[in-house]
Amino acid sequence: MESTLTARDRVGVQDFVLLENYTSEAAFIENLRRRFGEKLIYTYIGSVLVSVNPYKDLEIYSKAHMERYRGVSFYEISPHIYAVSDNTYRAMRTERRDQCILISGESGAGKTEASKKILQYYATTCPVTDHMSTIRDRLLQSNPVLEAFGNAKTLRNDNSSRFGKYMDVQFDFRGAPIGGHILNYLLEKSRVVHQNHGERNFHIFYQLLEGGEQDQLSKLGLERNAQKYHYLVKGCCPRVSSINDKSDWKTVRKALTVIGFHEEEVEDLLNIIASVLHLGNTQFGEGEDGETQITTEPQLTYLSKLLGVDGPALREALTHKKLTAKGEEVSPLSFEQAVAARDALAKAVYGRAFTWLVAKINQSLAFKVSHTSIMIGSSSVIGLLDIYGFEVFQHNSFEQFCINYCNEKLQQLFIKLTLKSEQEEYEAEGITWEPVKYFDNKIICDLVEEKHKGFISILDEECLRPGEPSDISFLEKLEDTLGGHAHFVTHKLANGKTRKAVGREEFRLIHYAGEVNYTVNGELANQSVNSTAVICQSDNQILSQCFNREEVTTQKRPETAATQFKNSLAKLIEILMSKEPSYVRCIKPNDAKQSGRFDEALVRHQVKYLGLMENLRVRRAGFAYRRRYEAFLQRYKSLCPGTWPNWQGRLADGVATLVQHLGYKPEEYKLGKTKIFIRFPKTLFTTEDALEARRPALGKTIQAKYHRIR
Ligand code: AD9
Ligand code: MG
Repeated sequence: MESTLTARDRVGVQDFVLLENYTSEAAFIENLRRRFGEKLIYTYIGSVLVSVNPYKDLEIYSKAHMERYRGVSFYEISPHIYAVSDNTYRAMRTERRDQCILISGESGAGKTEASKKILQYYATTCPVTDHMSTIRDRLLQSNPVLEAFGNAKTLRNDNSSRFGKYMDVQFDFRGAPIGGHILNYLLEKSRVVHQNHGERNFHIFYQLLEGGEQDQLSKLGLERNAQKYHYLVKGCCPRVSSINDKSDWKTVRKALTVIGFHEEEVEDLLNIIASVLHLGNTQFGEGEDGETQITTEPQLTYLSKLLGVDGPALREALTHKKLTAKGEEVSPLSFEQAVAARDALAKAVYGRAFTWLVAKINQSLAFKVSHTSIMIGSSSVIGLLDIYGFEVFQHNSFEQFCINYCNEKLQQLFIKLTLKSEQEEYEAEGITWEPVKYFDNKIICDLVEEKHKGFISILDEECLRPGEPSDISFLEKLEDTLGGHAHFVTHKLANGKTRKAVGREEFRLIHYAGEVNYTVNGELANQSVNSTAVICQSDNQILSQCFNREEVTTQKRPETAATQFKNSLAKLIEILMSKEPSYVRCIKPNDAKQSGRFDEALVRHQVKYLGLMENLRVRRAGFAYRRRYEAFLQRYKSLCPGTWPNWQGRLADGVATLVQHLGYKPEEYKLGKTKIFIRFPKTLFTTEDALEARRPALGKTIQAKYHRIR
C-alpha cells in the first residue's frame, strides 16, 4: 500500500477530479508541477485535457504510441492528446455526430503543436484509399503553407500563429478523411509594416529571401538580404536560431505543389510578397511646391510591374486622397498621410492575399463528389479550433480587444456546454442535479456586443456619423452609455473602482480572466475596411480577385472591422454549438522557452484565466468519479466473493453487492442507470489499494497505468 501512495505522491493524479483538496489552487498547481517534473505533460479534468508545453521532444508521439491509443477507453490509459483524438474520432463514428476539439491557451503554450498532433494521428490511423491519400497529404501540407504566411517570430514564440484557425476534417462512412475546410480569423496585419523589438515579420518574407533562386529574386527586384527591407528590420532580428528559413522555403514550395497551386499562381503570390517589400522601401519627400512626392523611383517601377497596375495611377494613389467614392476629385496627402496610405496598402494587399490563400487551399481540400459518389450524405466532421488565447500587454490595441472578446465568447460557450452536458448526464442517469455556483461571463459578452448599447454598436455609430471620427468623442460616448457597468472603467469613471491607473486615452474592461487597459488612440482609423481603388485595376490574378470594383464604386459605407469580426465570431460559435465539443487547455511553463522549468506564478496566472479551477469545481460538484457498471465490476469484482469470478445477475445489482461488501457508506456514492458515481477520491483510492494488496501483480500494472503515462 505504501508503494502505491509513494507513486501517487511522486507523480500526482492523472485526473484533477481525484485531488482530495479539489478547491485548492495550490494543490492543483502542485499536481501539475509534480507531473511535469516526471515528464507527464498531460492531465485530465474529467474529459478536458490539460497540457503543459515540455519545450523539448518527448518520445511519446511515435506510431507505436498512436497504436496504443486506438480504440482504448479514455480512463484505461494515461492521458494523452492521442486519447482525445481517438475518443473524438470514435464518438463521431459510433454516435454519427459531428465533433470539435477546442484548443486554447496563451501564446507559446502549444496549441498549434497540439492541433498538428491530432491531425497526424488521423492521417496515420484512419483508413485511406489512393484518392484519399491525396486529400490526407493536402490536409497535412496546408500547415507549412499557412504557417509561412500567417506565423511569425514573436517574443513569446518563435513560431507564433498570428491568425485564428478553425479547420474541419471531413470523414466518410468508413472513417477515412475525404476533405477539409479552413476558416481563418483576424490576421495580425499590423505586423506587415511594423514589428516590436525582438520580433519578425511573417516567415514567408525571410524564407523567400533566403531560399528563393537567384534569378527568381532578380525578377522580383529583390536582394538576398533582409537587412535591406524596412518592413523586415523594425524588430532588429532578421535571423532566429531555431528557424531555418532556407529549408523552410523548400518545404513551402513543395507543399504548394502538393496542394495543387499552378506555377502562375505561385508567381502571382511571389509578386505580391515582393511588392510588399518594395512598398516598405518606398520613401516620400517634399517637391518644389511643398507637395508630397515619391523619392524612390525604382521602387515605383517594380511596384507597378509586380502589382500589375499603371505607374501614374499608383503614384497618385500613394500621394493623393480621393474625395468622392468614384475618385474623380482628389486632394494631396501630407507626408504623414502618404506614409500611412503606403502602409495601409501593404497591409491590405498582404491581408487579402492571405484570405485568398486560405480560399485556394479550401478549393483543393474540398470533397469532390465525382471521386466517391456513394458516400454523399454520410460523412461526418471533426473540427479543430486553434485560436489565440487571452492577451494582456503593456499596450493593448484593437487587435487585443478582438482576441480577448473572442476568448470571452469561447468561455461562454464552454460554460454553457460543460454545465449542460453535466446536467444532461445526471438527468440521463436519474441522479439529482446539484446546481453549481460559477461566474457567468455573459455580462461581458453583452457589454461588447449588445445591439444599440454595446461597445461595437457605439464604435459603429461613431465611424458612420458624418465628418472625421474622433477617438476622444468615441471615449466620451462609451462613458455615457457604459458608465454604470461593473466591467467598464475609464479615467473619469475610476472612482477607486480599480487599483491600477487608467490613462486618459484608455478604457478598461474587466474580463473574466483579468483586467485589461485598451488604448483608443487610432482605434477608429483601424475601422474603415481598406478598399484601395487602384488595386482593382491590377492584372495580377490574385489581386484582381481580392479587390473588386464594386466595393470601390458603391456608395454604402462598408462594415467596420469590429462588426465584421463580431459576425464571424457569431458564425464560429454557431458552428461549434452544432458539434460535440472536446477541450485541450494548453499551459506555458515558463517565459524562457526552456525545457524542465516550471514557473509557478506564470502557471497560476494561466490556470486562473483558462478557468481551470472553475472547470474542476463544476466537474467535481457532485461526484469525483463515475464509471460504467461493467467496467467497475470487471475491475474490482475480485474484491468481493459474491461477484467473483463471474457475476450472473444484473450489472447494477452486482455493483451494489460489491460496494456493500467494500463498506461504502450511502453518502459516498450513488447508483445511476448505467454508471456508479463516487463522491470522494478517497473512496476510490481505498478500493484501488485493496486491489493492489489482494492481487499485487494486477494492481501494480493497472496502478501504473492509472497514475503514469507509459
Ligand atoms: V501562439 O498563440 O500561435 O503564439 P501556440 O500555438 O500555443 O502559440 P506552439 O504550438 O507554436 O504554441 O508551441 C510553441 C513551441 O513550443 C513549439 O514551436 C515547440 O517548440 C514547443 N512545443 C509545443 N508543444 C510541444 C510538445 N507537445 N512537445 C514538444 C512542444 N515541444
Ligand atoms: Mg499557434
